[in-house]
Amino acid sequence: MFWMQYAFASKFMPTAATDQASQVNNLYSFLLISSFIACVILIGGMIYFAYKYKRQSLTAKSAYITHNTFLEFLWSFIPLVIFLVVFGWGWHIYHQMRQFPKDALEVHVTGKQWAWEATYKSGVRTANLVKVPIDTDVKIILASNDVIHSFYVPSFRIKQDAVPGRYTAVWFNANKLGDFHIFCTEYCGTQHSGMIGKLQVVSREEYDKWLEEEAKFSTLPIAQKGEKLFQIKACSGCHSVADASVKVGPSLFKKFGAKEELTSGDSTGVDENYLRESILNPNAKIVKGFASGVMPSFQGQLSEDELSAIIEYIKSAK
Ligand code: HEC
Ligand SMILES: [Cu+2]
Repeated sequence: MFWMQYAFASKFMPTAATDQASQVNNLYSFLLISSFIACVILIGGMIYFAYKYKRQSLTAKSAYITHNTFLEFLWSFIPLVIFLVVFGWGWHIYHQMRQFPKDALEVHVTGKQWAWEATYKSGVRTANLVKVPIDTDVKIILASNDVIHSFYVPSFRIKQDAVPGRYTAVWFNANKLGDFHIFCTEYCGTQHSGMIGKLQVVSREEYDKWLEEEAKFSTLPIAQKGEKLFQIKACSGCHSVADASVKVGPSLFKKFGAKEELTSGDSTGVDENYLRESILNPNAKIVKGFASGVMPSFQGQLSEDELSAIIEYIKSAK
């Protein structure tokens, strides 16, 4: 039947990238199919009985049936068995999710308004990116800087609140390479919907190489770090820093300490706070000769450390 093809959760649910996600899909498929069968029996039965026992004429009497013990037993007992199966099955999967494997790779992830910050054992820190090796047990230890957030990876079918003042945790073992969404599923303020991270599953070699490079990166002088970030975050596509040439956006060469003319007719001094505002909220002040809405906001996409590094890089361009 046509619906059978769609009744299997793997057909319409997000990619299942862990073994547990596939198990969740199976349980979901079972629920869907058994609900469909129950629905057909119930609604079909109702229609059939309405037709069969309808009053034949104004004077005719319809059949007088009070009860049927055997049928009543069946329609209580069969659902009971199905519910117990669903309970046991669900409990089994949930138990696995809460049973943390020993020797898992541990990553600290902190939710804050409005980004996910990850810290690895080696001290490497990332914003809105959790990179992990494939076929490895990974334990995410969650905390929050401010309000309750919730760490949700649809492709892994895992979701866990990040609560201020305590640790919570989830674990997974990814069996597919690729990029998967991290969403915040606890309403946490105005930019809640923009609190989107990336969970990247890579090969073991790539992971080791990345971690090593990141570790080197984190000990770079702050302005050099900023220079790298300027490339990575694609600022360099719109801004030149080494000279005064204008690209999509104004050159940032010798910008620090200068006076900036704005479209509003005002002018402003370029200091750290002006740069900060220009990066996080570009439309607040528009540079004369440029249009608003061209530069995207980087709110939630840069950690405080990254922001300071970029600002130090811009300051160093003189
Ligand atoms: C799509 C192009 C684009 C990207 C990407 C972009 N910008 Fe901009 N940026 C602009 C434009 C256009 C302006 C001028 C309009 C305005 O003031 O918002 C601007 C303005 C600025 C200003 C104010 C400059 C001045 O002369 O006062 C700063 C600082 C800045 N951007 C930094 C950054 C940084 C840092 C990044 C990367 C994290 C970045 N921009 C990414 C286009 C871009
Ligand atoms: Cu949040």
